[in-house]
This record gives sequence, C-alpha cells and structure tokens, in this order.
Amino acid sequence: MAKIAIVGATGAVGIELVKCCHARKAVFGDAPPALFASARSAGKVLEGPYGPLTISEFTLEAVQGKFDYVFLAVSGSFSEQFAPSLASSGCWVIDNSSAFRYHDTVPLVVPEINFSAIKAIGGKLIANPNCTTAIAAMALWPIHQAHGGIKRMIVSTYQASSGAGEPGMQELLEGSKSQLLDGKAPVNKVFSHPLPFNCIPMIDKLQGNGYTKEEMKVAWETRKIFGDDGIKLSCTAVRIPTLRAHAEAITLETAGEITPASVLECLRGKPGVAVKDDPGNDVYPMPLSCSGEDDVQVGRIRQSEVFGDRGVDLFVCGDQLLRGAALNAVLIAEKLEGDK
Ligand code: 11C
Repeated sequence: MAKIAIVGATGAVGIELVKCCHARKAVFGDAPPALFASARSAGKVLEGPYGPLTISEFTLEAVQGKFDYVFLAVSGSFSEQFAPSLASSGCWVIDNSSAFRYHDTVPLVVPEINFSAIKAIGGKLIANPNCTTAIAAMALWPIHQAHGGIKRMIVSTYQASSGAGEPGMQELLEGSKSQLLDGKAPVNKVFSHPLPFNCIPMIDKLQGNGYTKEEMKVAWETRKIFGDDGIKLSCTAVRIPTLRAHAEAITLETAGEITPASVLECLRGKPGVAVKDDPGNDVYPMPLSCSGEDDVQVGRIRQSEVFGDRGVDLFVCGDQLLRGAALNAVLIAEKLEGDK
C-alpha cells in the first residue's frame, strides 16, 4: 500500500491527480492520498472518487519522510523551496513545475520514453514535463526511434485555457457566457487579452531570442527527454478558446526515409498513443475527442511538401491535465512502484 500526498490538491491538476491515483487503486492500494494546500484552503472538503477528503495545510513537517510519493502541483517558487527537502527525507517527489526541469541532476521524465533516466541520474526528485512537450513527445518518440532520429521540427500549438489552471478555464467560460448571453465584451484577468472568440499568440514570458518561454520549453525539454541535443526545434505557442486539451501541428525532418505508412507502423500499438487518421471519414485528433482521455491522439499524417521523403506533417492532441500533467506524474509513480 503506497502512501501518497498531493500538494496543491485544490487546483485543476491536483484534482486530476486524485482521479488518476484512484484509477490505479490496484497498484497504489485503496487508501486515499493525503491532500495538502495553502492555509487558505485548509479544512475544505474535496469531493472525488474516494468520497469526501479534507484538505490539510501544507507544512514541511507534515509531509517530509511520511509518504512514499509526493506529487507537487504548485508554483515553481514553492517547489524550489520545498521539493529538495522532501526528496532528501526519502519521499519520491514528482514535481509538476518547471523549477527543476533543466537541472542536470534532476531527471525530466515521460515514463514511456525515458524512465531509465531516474536510475541513471539518481536522487528522488523527478521533474514532470511541460504539457505541450509531454503531449508531442508521446507521438514523436516512436518516430524518432524508427527513422534514424528527428533532425528538425516546426511546431505550432493550439493550447487550451486549462494551461492557466482552473482560473483560466473559468475566465473562458465566464467570458463566453457574458458575450453570448448579455452581449458584453469578455473581461480578462488571467490572460493578457480576452480569450473567447480569439487566439493569443503569446504564452509565458518573452525571451531574449524573441520566442516565449513556453516555446523554448518545448525545445529544451524535448532534447532532454530524448537525450538528443542535436534536435533543432522552432515553436509558435498560441492560446485558443478550448477548455482542457492542447493540439499541435508538427512538421518534422528525419535522418532516415519516412512515409505516412512508416509513421503509422511505428505508432500502432504504442502505449499512450491512439492513431486517429482517417481524414476521408473526418477522423483526426481534436481537443474535444481527447478531453478526459489518457491517450495522446495522432493523425493527419502526410508526406511533407517541404522535406520530401525525409519529412512528414502531423497533428497531435492530448488532454492537458492528464498526459500534460497529472497522468504523466502518476504513471511515473506507478512504474516506480512496479520496480520495487
Ligand atoms: C500552458 N503549458 O499551457 C502551459 C502550462 O511549464 O508546466 C504548463 C506550464 C508548465 O499555459
């Protein structure tokens, strides 16, 4: 029976972490995870698949050394402050923030791809990737392996409001309602512009090279997860008015020859990947059809007009809160539990 703590349990990712643990009761046991959040949320009751669970205030003393797995769904600064002490107290700490993703001493893990990095790097702190990276990586890794490696990629993202957490989703819903029901322009506080009926081509902070941090995360993290610093990747990240699934259009060039058929062959049967590629019958990945689903969907696979027999274009979609956050983290813990 694994002892699990979820810190940041009241947020959109925290709530999905509870559901993902419950769905794996056969692995972790029947006991519910202990839920922690800020003093403001302490005492609140969270309704979920285990029944009502009361949130406790997070303190280092309440958590360190007391759990097998601690999932952090908190800010980067919170993780920076507490994750190392929690990990050195003997808990496995799986951190959803970007605080440690680029540290050489911390593995950045998509369990189907580079679980072995945990043992290779050592330590008990594990970083969970950015959602946009994790979703694309599920589709790209089999292609990378089967075609002599991906050399270059151009990624354009269509990112859901859930990337900004529950407040982002609420702002989209409230803004859409106020426009449609009252004819009032949507108000924006979470996003830098109104999101309903709009798209915003700027996610996270601008970097010195003109890209945003979200765009650079996709490049930095893909290279680290794939263990290949040679991959060239250029990304444009765009927020669109969807609720909880990110979509990505990807053009890639491989070292070896590649065809839509060879892509289908390498993707078929891969855990966590669902091929949705029958455009003649309107079957392709979409945010609505992958919301609430564990699998990342891949489709619209076609030979690239730019890279010829060394390139394809494809479209990928995944639930931002699941593969992009909670599910990936819980699958890491599930594999660690299986490794015992
Ligand atoms: C978004 N990808 O859609 C971001 C959210 O690095 O974990 C996740 C940020 C991160 O806004």
